[in-house]
Amino acid sequence: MPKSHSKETEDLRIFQIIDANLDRAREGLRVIEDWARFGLGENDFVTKIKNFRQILGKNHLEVYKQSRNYIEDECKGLTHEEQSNRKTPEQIISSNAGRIQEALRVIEEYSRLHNNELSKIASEIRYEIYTIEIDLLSYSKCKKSEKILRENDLYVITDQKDNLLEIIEEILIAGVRIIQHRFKTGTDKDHLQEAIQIKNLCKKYNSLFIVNDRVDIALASNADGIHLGQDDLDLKTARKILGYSKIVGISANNAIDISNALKDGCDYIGIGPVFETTTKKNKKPLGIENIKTLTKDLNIPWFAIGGIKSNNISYLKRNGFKKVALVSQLMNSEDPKDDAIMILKELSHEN
Ligand code: TZP
Ligand code: MG
Repeated sequence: MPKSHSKETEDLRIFQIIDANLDRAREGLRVIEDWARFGLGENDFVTKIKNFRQILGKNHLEVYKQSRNYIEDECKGLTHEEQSNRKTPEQIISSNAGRIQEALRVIEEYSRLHNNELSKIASEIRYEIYTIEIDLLSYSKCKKSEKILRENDLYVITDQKDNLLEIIEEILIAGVRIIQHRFKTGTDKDHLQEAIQIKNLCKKYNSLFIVNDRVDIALASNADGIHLGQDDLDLKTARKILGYSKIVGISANNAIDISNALKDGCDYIGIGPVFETTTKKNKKPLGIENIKTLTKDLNIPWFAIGGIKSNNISYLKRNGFKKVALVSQLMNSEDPKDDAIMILKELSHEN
């Protein structure tokens, strides 16, 4: 039989629940706010989350606080195994967003009868947190990919090879962190199947997996990004489909295409061919001087491409080129791992 309580006792029990859950929600908000602030530097999120904390603070009435120790909480300090499994900022964001949502739901239910205003506030903030959680996770993913793009100077593009997966694994073992899957002939089914296999390899080596041309294959293989040519789907549409958690890169070889790419929010640019190349036979080389002029004010990562080999990298570096993309040098190599190591070494030399 349930114990009978006076109205006043029941209020205190309810107030105690609300007090505990206001604390939980406010603490959880602070955890995600600090990631938005220090981890991502996203001030719009910080302002929004801080505002929620302040609204909840203002509604944390004295009567709720006074009820804090009304009943001794025997579950105080109980932890769950899952809590010690949270390692990455993303796991921390997810679990804290969940905690905030739960706490707000409890507040919403228990305050409905005596403080409908708080109940409505809790409900409104809860819905906003669902979106903020997804957005923060997307931003985190994007920042991670951007960091890999910024910190790595060698971008390897695949060719169609019978032993492609072996070549890729060798290159990844060598330390290459950006791979683009370029698949020009074959069925969509084969395209996707190969993309998924390469994605899995890249994941194993913490490397970016970017799909060339095809937004659908990028999505289906859960790639980290897409590389577009000027005749592929336009950047804005690709962004609309892929969202902000994915990298969108583009080939842009003249001032207008570069300026449009920047305006439309691309994450990196590929420029070339620098030299003659059999991989794109019909493309006239842009030459070093042209590329220097085109890139002099670029403040996003850009990769020179076309005819780049281990023996011309130091020449490119002396001309201020820091990042390169290449196909044949590694795809046709007798020893892709050793060659990749050598190229990475060339690229890391100070000039
Ligand atoms: N875009 C401009 S040049 C080029 C592409 C995809 C081919 C680069 O291939 P390689 O074998 O590194 O010269
Ligand atoms: Mg293309």
